[in-house]
Amino acid sequence: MRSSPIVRSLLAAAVLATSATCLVSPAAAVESVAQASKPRIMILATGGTIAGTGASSVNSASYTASKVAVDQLIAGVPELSRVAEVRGEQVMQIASESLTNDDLLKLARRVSVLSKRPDVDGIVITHGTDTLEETAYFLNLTVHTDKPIVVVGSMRPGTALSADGALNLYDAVSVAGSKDARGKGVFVTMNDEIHAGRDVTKMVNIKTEAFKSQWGPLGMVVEGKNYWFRAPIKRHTTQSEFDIDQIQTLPKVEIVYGYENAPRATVDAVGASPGIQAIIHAGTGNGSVANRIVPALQELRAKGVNVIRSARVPAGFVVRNAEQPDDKYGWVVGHDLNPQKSRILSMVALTKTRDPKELQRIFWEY
Ligand code: DAS
Repeated sequence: MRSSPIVRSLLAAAVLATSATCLVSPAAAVESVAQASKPRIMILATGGTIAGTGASSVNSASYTASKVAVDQLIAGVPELSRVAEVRGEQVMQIASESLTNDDLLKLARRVSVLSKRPDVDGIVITHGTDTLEETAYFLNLTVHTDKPIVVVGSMRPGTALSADGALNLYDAVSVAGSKDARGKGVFVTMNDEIHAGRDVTKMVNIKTEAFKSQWGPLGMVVEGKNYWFRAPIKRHTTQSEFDIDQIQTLPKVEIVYGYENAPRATVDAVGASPGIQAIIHAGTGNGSVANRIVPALQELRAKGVNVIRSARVPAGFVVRNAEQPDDKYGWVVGHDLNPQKSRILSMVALTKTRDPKELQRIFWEY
């Protein structure tokens, strides 16, 4: 159990007062005590635009992602030392659209190990913005810790005019070191907002205000101070029945998209891929399924493949038994989760059960 900052300061002062010759100057001693009282944050770097470089300062959209190493990211924001003692680790250097299930497991296992270390108070993961929401949700479902975990990216490379990465990183480290951020699940901090990893999604592909949660952010972080306006009610982290330390592999779950004239052949082809355990149907409207697609999904269900009805519509939630008789078909609805998050939850849930009723319970609770 760490002593409080006041106790540590008094002890340091006592040591200084009694020592005949001071090995360090009083200012340095006070500074070292002050630094020692700062939260210890691990920054795990994975790539993305936040580690990107453009050919010139006006390249805010055309640049190369995943080029800058974690030590350079940290060195580029010396202000981090005002809010935390930070250490960096380069877990991978990949643009997030290219991440695989193996990458996700590797990252989550590293987060889990670090979260158990007494000298780590919080964890920040720098990540590409394209699939940041998927990683954040996966960590939210499987890492058993109350310590703040913050996933952060940027929409512009650090070389660009008005780059957003530096302040996003500062905010992320500040939140990760905040006592009032403990026990609230995994966060995404972007553009001064604190989002729940469960709720947030990338809604705009070229603006710094790219990330939205349809139920709203949890709060904002401004100049290192958190302003909370709501708290998550869905199960997460320590309240989750899923644990990354017990997950060896992730089941194969794929997504098919609904649109006018969508051929049944696509569903048949995806459904025929070896080892598939569930298919997410990103339906039109309230998760609608075209009449030529319904039999294809019913046949997959009869073969033991689970069917989850999600929706391509970015907001709202899929109502069970509305557009399709889910009870009759043995299908699951993805609730308010978008197709990519429905896939993340399905993979995790399928490590425990293939029963559609149990899967539906999990979708209601997580
Ligand atoms: N390619 C994008 C990614 O790595 C860049 C970014 O937006 O971070 O997600």
